[in-house]
Amino acid sequence: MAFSKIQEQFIDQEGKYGAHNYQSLPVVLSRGKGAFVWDVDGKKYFDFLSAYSAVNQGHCHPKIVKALCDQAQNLCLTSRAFYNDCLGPYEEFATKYFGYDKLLPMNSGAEAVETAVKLARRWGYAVKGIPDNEAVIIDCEGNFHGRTISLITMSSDPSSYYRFGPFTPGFVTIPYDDPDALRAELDKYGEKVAGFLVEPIQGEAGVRVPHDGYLKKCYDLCKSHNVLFMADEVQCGIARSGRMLACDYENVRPDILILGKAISGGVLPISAVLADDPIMLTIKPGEHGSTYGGFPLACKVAVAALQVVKDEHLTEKAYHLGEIFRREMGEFKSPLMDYVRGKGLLNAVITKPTDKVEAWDICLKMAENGLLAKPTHRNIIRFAPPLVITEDELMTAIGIIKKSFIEMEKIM
Ligand code: IF1
Repeated sequence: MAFSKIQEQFIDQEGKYGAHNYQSLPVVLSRGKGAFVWDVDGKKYFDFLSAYSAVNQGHCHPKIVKALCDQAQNLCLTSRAFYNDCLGPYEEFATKYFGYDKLLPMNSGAEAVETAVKLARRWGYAVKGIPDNEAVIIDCEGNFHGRTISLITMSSDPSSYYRFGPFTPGFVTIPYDDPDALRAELDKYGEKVAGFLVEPIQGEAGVRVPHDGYLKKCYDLCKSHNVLFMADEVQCGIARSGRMLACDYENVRPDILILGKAISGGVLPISAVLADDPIMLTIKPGEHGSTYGGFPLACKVAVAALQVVKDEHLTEKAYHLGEIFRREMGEFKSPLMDYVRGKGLLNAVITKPTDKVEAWDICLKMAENGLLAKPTHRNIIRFAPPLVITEDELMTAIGIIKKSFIEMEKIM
């Protein structure tokens, strides 16, 4: 893929002055609006990554940006040493929105998962009666929960954990999409298990959708063993999957709900943990927190971002447009393509890589043709546009994807 002198300058600058912890696609973006982004040369692209589903409401949504700008001129940060007039209204709004007693505000997704793990452990000791320091959290193979030491302890991807040890005790990893594995583990350790942590759809694993009924079976097993069911909906939650929460497909209400990314519409790093009183109130003043968690700016942005999801019917849109995407890509035949999977507008195309053409090369071709998406692994491309994309725009984008596959067939 050819890129201009200006783009090259920015790319070289990052390479020279920034840590080398990413391999980015060679495009340098400077503007975004709705489902589109523009590079520094003014070239327009469909954004089919949406910052890993943070930008569900579309880039620079006017209502969210207005909330940010208005509040930024009033008060940005107080810390939790004092009260502010934004946090309570946000907590009331969000708990009613998702149907929980309480919300605990954090910033990154990783912090929210860490918070959920601490909360489950605390509940395990204080309520369930697990002996001190013996609580177990069960997690699933192929998970991605974030980059902290404890979260990479759960990871089965060497690029996440290799040479970052020693790791955190107290985690047991079982196969994903396998309720029998959970049953076996609970039969063995039941009394010491505080929580079961699961992504209702696995993002980094390549949009792995479990079998229908998996979440409900796991939830029921948790209930019968007095174990908390914890859902990491950081990526699949907030309308992305075609339901408000991916757990809604199975009418499962997580005991601990973990949200991030789209709770701000991609405007600020905002995350949250939701739970009912018997769980949340086991953490007392001074026992957990964060300088920025629940800062006034974040509160206003989150309320606006969640309101946009409802006002613009993004859940229904994601469901409907997702059906179109999978139908169109499912009917498309290419020797480089295997199949398409996903729910709502969280989808992946499984490719058939050759020596010459891997998922990465197809992504470079799509970028050339005006659509940005990112491979995960050698043979999977995730397609997750902002949910504000229109049906016409989606059809144009699908045309670009197909055209790119066809062009790559010539050099495979
Ligand atoms: C990166 C993946 C996506 C997440 C779930 C918690 C977090 C994430 C289910 C942590 C974060 C990100 C982070 C991003 C890449 C990315 C990702 F490919 F690694 F798996 F989205 F698909 N739970 N996901 O997906 O949230 O602390 O980052 O706010 O560059 O590491 P965070």
